[in-house]
Amino acid sequence: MNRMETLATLAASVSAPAYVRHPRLMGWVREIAARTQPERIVWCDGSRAEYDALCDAMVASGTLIRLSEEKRPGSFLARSDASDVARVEDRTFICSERQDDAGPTNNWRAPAEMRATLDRLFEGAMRGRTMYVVPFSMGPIGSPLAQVGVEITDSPYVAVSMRIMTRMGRAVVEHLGSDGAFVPCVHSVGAPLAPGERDVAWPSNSEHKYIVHYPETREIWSYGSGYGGNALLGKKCLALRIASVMGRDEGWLAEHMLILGVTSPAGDKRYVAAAFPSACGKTNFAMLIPPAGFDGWKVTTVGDDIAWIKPGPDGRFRAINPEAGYFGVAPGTSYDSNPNAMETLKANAIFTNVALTDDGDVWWEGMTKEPPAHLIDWQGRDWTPESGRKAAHPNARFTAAATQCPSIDPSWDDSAGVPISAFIFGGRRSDTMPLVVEAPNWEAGVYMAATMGSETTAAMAGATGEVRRDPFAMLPFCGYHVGDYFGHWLKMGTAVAHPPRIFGVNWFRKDANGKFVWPGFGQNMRVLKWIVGRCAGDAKGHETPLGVMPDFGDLDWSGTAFPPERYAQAVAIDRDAWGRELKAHDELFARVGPKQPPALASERSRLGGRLSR
Ligand code: SAT
Ligand code: MN
Repeated sequence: MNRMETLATLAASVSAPAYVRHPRLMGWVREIAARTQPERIVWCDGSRAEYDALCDAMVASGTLIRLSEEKRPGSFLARSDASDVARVEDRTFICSERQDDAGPTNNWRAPAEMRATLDRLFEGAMRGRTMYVVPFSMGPIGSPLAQVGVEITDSPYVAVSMRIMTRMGRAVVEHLGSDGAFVPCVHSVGAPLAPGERDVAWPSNSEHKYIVHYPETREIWSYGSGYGGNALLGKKCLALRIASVMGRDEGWLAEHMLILGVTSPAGDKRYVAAAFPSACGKTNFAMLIPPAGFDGWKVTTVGDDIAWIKPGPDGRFRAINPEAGYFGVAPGTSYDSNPNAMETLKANAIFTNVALTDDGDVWWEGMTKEPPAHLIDWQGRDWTPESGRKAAHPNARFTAAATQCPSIDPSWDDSAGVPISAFIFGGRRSDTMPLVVEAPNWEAGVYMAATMGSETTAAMAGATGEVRRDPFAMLPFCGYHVGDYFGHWLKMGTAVAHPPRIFGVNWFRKDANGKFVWPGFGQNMRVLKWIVGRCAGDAKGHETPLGVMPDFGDLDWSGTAFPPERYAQAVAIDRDAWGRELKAHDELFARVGPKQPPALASERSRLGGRLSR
């Protein structure tokens, strides 16, 4: 051991607070410290005082800008490096022992090879920086549906974000006791500092980025990015990629789904879980406010991004939101599109890559109809409406605690989870997919979800607007072979006596002029009411080749005068488009290969048959 390593080891061994009584955890922290050689180690206790001190320090170092106490109390703006603005799917790896366990939709490397690469990169990676030990629970601490992780990170931005996004700190370590299980997560921005070297506001590594999962040993290693799902390792890495593997092995589901509750004027309450790809309006749907004409109807929010779903004792699926906050897309969020989100963001929020107003507030495209006359854009440059570029990055984000949401569901924190009546799957499709359809049965629903396509969005690096197959909205998040995942879903339909009904929706259909056919947002309540009505057995519809769809008269049009011709466009089944669609399904299944469950091939031929009649 050289001197630096000895010092780091010493620091780790003396700095664990007295409440840490977990030898394996302490040993692991020591080991990572010896390898990464941070200047100091801080165990995060999750207190408000700690959060405030970290934010103050980041204001002093230039990583955060404090927003106006009047306009946006307790809130901050971070500007990332221009090359570190989204998840990096091409740098995300599932390192299972066998390539066949990662499947055709994941990047794979042999674990030994990847470990050698990461060993090199992590050697001294935290030099000159503080290493934060961030214990967190995904789900209510101690819930039978929850999981504990510990993230070691050299980013204070990550540490404070984890306090908002998870249950973080001392209570988690106390819950672990002396030998509780946790998922080890190691994160470095990959920018060690030489003695005396000045730090930048947003350290990251533009050359090397690795988001690595070892599903067998349930470990996460992330290098080179400080952004969102690349760095907040409880979210996509643990709660989806690693948890999907746990779910496969243990008989439950970790899904890219929002969870919401719908209460009718009569007090009948049902919960639904809905999967949409990133940046397709999940947060808006989760916080929906029923439109005029729906007096007495209420939508409440359990979660906006991830659902963990287990068979419950009552023969129904029970779901929790493993997160404790929202990391939502800012652009497009407004008092028109999502008043609940705007209220959630009024204070104690961290904004990343939005624009700064002259009076110390934030702005993004779509927040107001008229843009301010002058702004500082997401890269710190002067901006005016004439600049001809976006003031906020299209994937700019807000981070805010779930408890600040006015529509929060009273059971959102319930350890037992909420019972799920329906699953909804929706892509972003300008054509082909109808406004809403109910799958004829579980297998047909799994087929519909498996073949889901969506136009790409700003949440992923690369081109936007192309249709890609995004099975279950899990394409970048399934931690194992997608064919096995389909098989797992088929099997889960028999794990409960009362499986939820499965629906497909599409809010994004466009007409010949490129205009959205469906107004979306609060108007989606009309579709949601039909869906819960189907679950209750009192909403009507008619059989189509795709499944049961509502006639115009089957939806509640109170408070609006939506033209029936427009509705016809929203639900039309275009046989030519469906011919192309089925080809795309076949291409997906060819890619899935021999692990494709035979039941889905049967569904494919049944669907093909119905469409050609
Ligand atoms: O992956 S992120 O957490 O950065 C956001 C998303 O893609 O939903
Ligand atoms: Mn997401």
